[in-house]
This record gives sequence, structure tokens and C-alpha cells, in this order.
Amino acid sequence: MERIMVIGAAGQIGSELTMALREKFGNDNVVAVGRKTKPSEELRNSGPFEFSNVLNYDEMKAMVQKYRIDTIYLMAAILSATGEQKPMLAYRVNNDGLINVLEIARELKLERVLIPSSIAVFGPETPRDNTPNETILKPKTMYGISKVHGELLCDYYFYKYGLDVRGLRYPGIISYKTPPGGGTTDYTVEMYRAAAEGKPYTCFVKEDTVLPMMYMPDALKSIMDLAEADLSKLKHHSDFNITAMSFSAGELAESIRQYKPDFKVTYEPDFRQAIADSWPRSLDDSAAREEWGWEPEYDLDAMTRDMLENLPKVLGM
Ligand code: AKB
Repeated sequence: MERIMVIGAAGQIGSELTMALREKFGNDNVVAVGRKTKPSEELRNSGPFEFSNVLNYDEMKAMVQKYRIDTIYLMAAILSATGEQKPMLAYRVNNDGLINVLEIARELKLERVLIPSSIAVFGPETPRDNTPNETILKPKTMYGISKVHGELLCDYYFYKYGLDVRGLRYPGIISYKTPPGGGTTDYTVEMYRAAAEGKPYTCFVKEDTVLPMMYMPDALKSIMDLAEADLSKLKHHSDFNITAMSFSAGELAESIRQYKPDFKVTYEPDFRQAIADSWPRSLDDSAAREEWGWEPEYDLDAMTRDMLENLPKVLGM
């Protein structure tokens, strides 16, 4: 039986992932763990919710034992932009949190651990178009450095201890329910929210900035499909490139204008521009396609339609 713990359950991906896993495996079989962000009523009331911190090894371990957990999804992380403002916090949460989870999983002989990585593992020396799975990994952000370290550690635990750790490199994730926090790709969600509220938007990257992106339903599908993939078919474990689409900030604004013709965007790049410029414009995700059948469903237009349909409800309009 699956007994799952989602750490970082109140965050952008964690909150929706917890609900999707509860739907699939039963509410009581999915324990949500959050640190301080206030969880939604839905999250708190639909199944077990615990407040804890991934840096508290003893408390986390006791909780894994209490709930007889066999699978952990580690979604807690300090993302790229916050990580540049608070590098030591990013270092601690992303590295120490990860090793805590890996050690708990090894000691308690858990069945599986899912740990997302990110396009932040790449850097300015990496080829930026159709970036291969195997390439130069020399990130310049603390977040990216911790994700490269994480990928290597996850593979280490797989090869040394036989712990089944899996992970994929998320591009920018776009969703309407829980806003993202502290990422470089957050301008996408901010732009949709401003458009839904009928407000103009000042974008913190340049109009021609292109990054790989993915809509939340595909992000959930990808990690849940990877969790169920046949281990014997996996040549990679913790570092799959995955993508759904690539577009510039200007193309995103244009896509929104199909539905909101008066929507105005101005561009005032800040420190996050340099981070965006160090990441790929597009990714080669053929390893994920071949090894576990990855295929996205949403393109830019389908995502824009869905975002603008759902945001007014979420924003209470
Ligand atoms: C960020 O912008 O930091 C994240 C990511 C790409 O991992 N969304």
C-alpha cells in the first residue's frame, strides 16, 4: 500500500500535488507537511497535515515512522530569486533538507523518494537551445548549485544504497491555485494574475526573454508518472529534462491579449534577468520520453485559456 508524505505541501506545486495524490491513493494515505505557509482549508481538511521543518531531522523521522510512510515527495526548496537574496538559507534548506530526507529514507528503508530538480542546474556555459540531458552543469545561482548537488547525491544514494530516488528538472511551472514564491519564472503567473484583475503588469524580465515552461496539470502528471515508471527501464534517475513549451515574455503577453485585448505590459528587468539569461531557452526531453513515456498535454494557448477561465474564481472576482 502507498503511504505518502509530501514535504513542502503548502507551496505552489506541493499543494496541488498533495490533492492529486490524495485523489489517487486516498486522503488518509497522503500526509502533508508544511513549514509556515498557511495551508488552504482544502489541504488541511482533506487529510493529515503536520507542521514541521525539513531541517528538523528527528521530528521528520518520527513523523515518517508515525505514519508508516513508504514514499516521500520532497517539494520544499528555496527557489532561485530568493536564493540569491538569502544564499545561506537556500544552501541550508536545499542541501541539508535533502540529505535529511535521503538519510531518513535510507535508515528506514523507504520504497521510493521523489525529489524535483530544475532547469536551474544549467548555466551560461550550457548550450541554450534544445539543451541536452547530458551537458555542462555550471550554474551561477545558489539554488542551481544546490540542485546539481542534489542530483548527484540522489544518484549516489541509488548506486551506493539501492534507494529508489527519482527526479526531474522542472522548467517554470505555471498555475492558478497557489502562487509561486521566490522564483525567476514567477513573472508568468504574475502576468496572468494582473490580466485577470484587469490591471497592467510590469514584467521583471525583458520582452524577448525565452524560457521553458509547463502548466501545472503536466507538472503533476510528470512527477506522478515518473514515480510509477518501471525501474528496470530507467537509465537516468534524478535528472530527467522535461518540458512542455518555450515562449518569450512578449509572446505570453500576446497570448493573453487574444482574450484580454487591452492588457498592457511594460518591461523593467531587475536582478532576475541575469538568472533567466543563464538558463536554457528550450530543452531536449527525449530521455524522459523514451524511458518513461513523458508527454505533455498543454501548449501556450490551452494554458492561457484555462488560466484566464479559472483565475477570476480563485481571485474572488
Ligand atoms: C525558479 O524560477 O527558480 C523556479 C525553477 C525554474 O526552478 N521556478
